[in-house]
Amino acid sequence: MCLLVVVGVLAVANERVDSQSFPPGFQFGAATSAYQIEGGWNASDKGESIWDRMVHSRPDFIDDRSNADVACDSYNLWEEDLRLVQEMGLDFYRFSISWPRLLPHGFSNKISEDGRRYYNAVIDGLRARGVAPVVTLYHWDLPQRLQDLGGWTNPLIVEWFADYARVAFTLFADRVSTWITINEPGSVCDGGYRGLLAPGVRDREIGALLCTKHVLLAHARAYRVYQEEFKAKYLGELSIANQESWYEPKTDQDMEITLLAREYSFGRYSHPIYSAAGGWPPALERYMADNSKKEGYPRSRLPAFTQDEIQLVKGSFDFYGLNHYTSRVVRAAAPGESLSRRAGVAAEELGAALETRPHWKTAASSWLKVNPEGLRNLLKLIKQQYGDVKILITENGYSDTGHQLDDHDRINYYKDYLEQVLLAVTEDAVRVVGYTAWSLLDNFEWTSGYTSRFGLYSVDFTSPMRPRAARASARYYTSVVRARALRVTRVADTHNATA
Ligand code: GBH
Repeated sequence: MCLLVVVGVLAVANERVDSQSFPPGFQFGAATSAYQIEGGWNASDKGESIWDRMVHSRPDFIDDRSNADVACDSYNLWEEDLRLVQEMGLDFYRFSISWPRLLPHGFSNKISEDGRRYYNAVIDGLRARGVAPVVTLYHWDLPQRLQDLGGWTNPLIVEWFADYARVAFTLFADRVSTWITINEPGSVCDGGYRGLLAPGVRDREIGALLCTKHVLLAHARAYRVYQEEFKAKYLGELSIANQESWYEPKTDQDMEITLLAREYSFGRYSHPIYSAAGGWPPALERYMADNSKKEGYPRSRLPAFTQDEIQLVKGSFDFYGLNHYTSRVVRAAAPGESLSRRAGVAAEELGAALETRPHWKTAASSWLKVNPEGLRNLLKLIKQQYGDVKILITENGYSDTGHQLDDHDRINYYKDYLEQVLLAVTEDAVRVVGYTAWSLLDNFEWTSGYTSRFGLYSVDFTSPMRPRAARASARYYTSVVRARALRVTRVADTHNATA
């Protein structure tokens, strides 16, 4: 009788614990990117990137007129970063290679000895600490030389990127088994070619869409290079990291514009890769063709794919890489309503207004509104649209102004978003295989400079030593990673009760 009761309690307790536990094999990590942390902008033979050019030639482009010439000085302090990664017990660390640090001229004829040495040190250092390196090839720091030749609007960049990828695979693929080709093609093209990020070109109508086609082809060529020349030997996995917000309709009447806004903002970068049919999302392709015609263009501004290109891009993934931060409510703009460039990529092209709900808390980044359920909805939508694909959340995180180490808002953000990941896994059977916190440490937040901070660890940018300090959120995340579960205290309670 007594035994039965104990068994019953155990079963209930276990169920409770299990429902808060991440599935076996679930991987936890944290991320950074080269330009945002490294500094050493002209160390050794490193080439100039489009961000170096931007911060030096147009300081007003950055809110606090700062730059990342030194940033976190991770070019020199990388061992310190690895110590933090190890301290948190992370399974992996996602960082990026600076293309112009490895290939100073952008082309693969000359490999920098110091660049090679630096990334080897980081990779070997991680492995020595039992942490898997997850390497991004392109996190926005294009060699300026290639920008001068047209950058992502020049179709030749597809092969230049494949050449660069081959160099990286040749040097590092024996020790790196997870690769991200391109971080946020949407930011690269719609940010870079609507004048919001480097190279700061304003050409939404043509430039951004040429870029869209070429980043997809470049990603796919790099994927095929790996498949054909490295996969059999190293068995690694590759994908691209798309930035996707959750978009929901404001009213029932706004469903159609919401679907189109999703396709324009994210489907443009995911449908060609993950859908069974490949190519552009059909509704968007029709819309862009009609619109271009109305505007007097002889052909669609959304550049057509050939059949070969569709096949090349289709299926060029081993998992789905997702960067997610925030949500929007979509409605059709009123006639004559003017929407600003900053109202989001879908505004000007589609006449879609992107709003937020008043009760969604705002982070230090004005665009970052907190709506944890958005992540679960998005994960479900990805599964619904593209099938039962493995999903790696490659970025998720929260910004504050960085003045305190006691960052309860960030802890709440992580707790609430991780809870939604768990629900997607347990309730909706979405195959999320890992989660990456953005970011390991405070860093250069692009046009926001150092005014908003995403770090689990703070960095004091006023000190030449760039000291790092753990925020409360670093301790919180560490406890989640240790327990492989949320609500760590409840796990402890259960053990005490049955002991
Ligand atoms: C990521 O970008 C980057 O990968 C990373 O480098 C960066 O530090 C981090 O996130 C934090 O910003 O108003 O709906 O049009 C996210 C970039 C910025 C892209 C906001 C979308 C406009 C949203 N996102 N942007 S919207």
